[in-house]
Amino acid sequence: MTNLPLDAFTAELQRLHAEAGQVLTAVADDTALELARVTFLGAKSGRIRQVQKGLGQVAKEDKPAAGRQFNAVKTAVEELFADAQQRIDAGASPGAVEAVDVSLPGTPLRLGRVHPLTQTIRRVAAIMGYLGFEVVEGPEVEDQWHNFEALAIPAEHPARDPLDNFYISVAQAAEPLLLRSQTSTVQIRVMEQREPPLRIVSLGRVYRPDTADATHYPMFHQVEGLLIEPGTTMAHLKSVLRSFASSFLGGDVHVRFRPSFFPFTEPSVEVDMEWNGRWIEMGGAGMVDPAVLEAVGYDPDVVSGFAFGLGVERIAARRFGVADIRDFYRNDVRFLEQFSDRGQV
Ligand code: FA5
Repeated sequence: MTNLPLDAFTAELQRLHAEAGQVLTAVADDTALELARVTFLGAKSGRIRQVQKGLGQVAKEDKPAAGRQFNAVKTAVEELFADAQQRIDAGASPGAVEAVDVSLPGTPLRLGRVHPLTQTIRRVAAIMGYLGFEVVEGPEVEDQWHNFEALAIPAEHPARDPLDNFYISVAQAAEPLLLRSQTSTVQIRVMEQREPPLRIVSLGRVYRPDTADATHYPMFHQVEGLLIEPGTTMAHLKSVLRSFASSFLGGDVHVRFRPSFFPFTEPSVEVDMEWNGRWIEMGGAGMVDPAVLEAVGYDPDVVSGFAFGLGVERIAARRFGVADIRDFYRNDVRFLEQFSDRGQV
């Protein structure tokens, strides 16, 4: 006799499964469990046996599928029995969830830490804040005016070489944008929008296709400082940098200027700092070039100022005694957890 459609057989199986679930999560003792066993697993007229009889009435081509469904439900019902038995043996009440003993002592949570570079950035910003510098931000995707032209870096300058920058081609844009290669861009953005006097500091990511080594990384951070006030001199620049370095590194830090060249400062210097008997190059600096002041609409006969740009990874490495700046980016917890941020701003 083959007159039971597969759908009807499946529906019957589902009913059986649901009923067994209801009964077996509610049974509270061995007597009730035994009764349920007879009802569902009874060899002659148990529910499972009844449904199994229907299997013989399913069309031949549906039999494999029906058989698989039957076996799955049978196994599930047997598991419900095993669970119920276990619960009764353990003396738990029906439907009880695993007990929680709230009087047990808690397990200490493993606390994360602020990344050493973020610690450094926050500390630099705080120290510069004490010196009267306001923190400002600028975009990481820049146009060529702010990254180069306004900083007196003309089109033919080697610093604009595609091999030295990450250019981004933008559909229909007149010229490609780029990932900024220095935070000096923020000097221009601020001067375009505000009138002197200015004391700003900007800390953020910059990008250069440099090969990674102990002192270089293709993405790194700079801290840019800019002060524009009448009567500013190199002496002011040096004293601000020395105050910063003493606060940051602690103790007596010597600051040394070496003659250098940047298109947007005149004169330009490399800034080295000596601490614990070692000199290290921290960045570039100089008096803002009159051409830059003119580019943003300031009168170079009236105002002057200084600017500096330091490498955050380098100063962090110096402070924490890290020999290779790549370690900051390896995300090795054993390295990172050495930098306690307790007491940091
Ligand atoms: C500049 O980027 C200038 N904008 C600095 C400046 C600002 C000069 C204002 C004058 C006035 P320079 O390319 O030298 O300069 O980079 C400054 C510092 O960034 C370096 O001294 C170094 O500390 C850090 N630096 C440069 N390249 C990398 C790199 N690939 N990885 C990590 N740090 C770097």
